[in-house]
Amino acid sequence: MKLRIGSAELELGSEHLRLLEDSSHLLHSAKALQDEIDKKGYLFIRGLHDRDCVLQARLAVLDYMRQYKDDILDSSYRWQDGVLNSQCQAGCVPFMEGKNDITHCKEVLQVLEGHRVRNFFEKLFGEHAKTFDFKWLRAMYSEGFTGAHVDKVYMGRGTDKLYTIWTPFGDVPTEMGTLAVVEGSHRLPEFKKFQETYGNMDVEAETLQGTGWFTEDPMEIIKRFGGTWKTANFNAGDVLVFTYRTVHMSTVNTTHYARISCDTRWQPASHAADPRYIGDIKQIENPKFGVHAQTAKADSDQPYVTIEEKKKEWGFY
Ligand SMILES: O=C(O)CCC(=O)C(=O)O
Repeated sequence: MKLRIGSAELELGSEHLRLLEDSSHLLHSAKALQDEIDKKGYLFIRGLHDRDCVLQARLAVLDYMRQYKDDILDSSYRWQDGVLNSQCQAGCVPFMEGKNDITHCKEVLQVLEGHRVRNFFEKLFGEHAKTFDFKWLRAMYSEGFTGAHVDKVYMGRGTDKLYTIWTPFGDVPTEMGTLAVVEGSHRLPEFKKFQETYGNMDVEAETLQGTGWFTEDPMEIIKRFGGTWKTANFNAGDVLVFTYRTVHMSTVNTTHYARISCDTRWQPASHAADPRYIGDIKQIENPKFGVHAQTAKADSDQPYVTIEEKKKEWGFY
């Protein structure tokens, strides 16, 4: 089966794209989980969240979306189906990231900060766990995807033991835009230069223009550094946990369904946290980075740099 991932099309099952391995059998042991994420850079846990809670959260987000603008969802379907209006492209779905009425409504928060996920991280860390107040809640539109990046470039001002947990709100098969990681990319020697250059960048401090992604092409990563992309079909309740140096991106949402998902970040409570994402968070209207910044214009008053310029500076061209 061919799968569209970023700007490329790869064969699922080929040397470049394979299925994630299920880590759920390691849940009995904190050490086994830690060893696995240290080795592979990810944990794929089926059924971490309660399925019904996830489906309730999905409905809360869809309800918010239809009230936000009445032409986002296709009115020839039930709103609960989450079918996007065929005109709905980038910029049509609401920007929901931050700390706001929808990220912090009861249904969403009981998934994102519920006892199941908290217990998971407290077991993994062997101490109290802290999560950022900022939530990266998204509805990915048709033909939308996220390019290849590591999270450290956006949130590297705190601990280096920062884990992302990607939670799809609903059943999300690969053609709806699932997360994909390059196994071992957080530590393999082939990725050393990548991690020491791009991986150590602070996109905000550097005033990088655009998304902050290294590339939209998954093969650029493999050709330059090696590795294999891994993804899977997700059911409501399943999650992908990965380190802030693990290279990841998403497959393309080739359906007309909104792919609703949230990235949340967790770390040991005793470690320093990136101050931009905790406490009082001013709601931003115009995101600087990520998929919503794809079409944004650079602020002409600000000196800025592009990822292509940085790649030249790092000697990738
Ligand atoms: O949901 C997605 O498409 C990508 C999420 C992601 O990579 C991130 O927020 O770091």
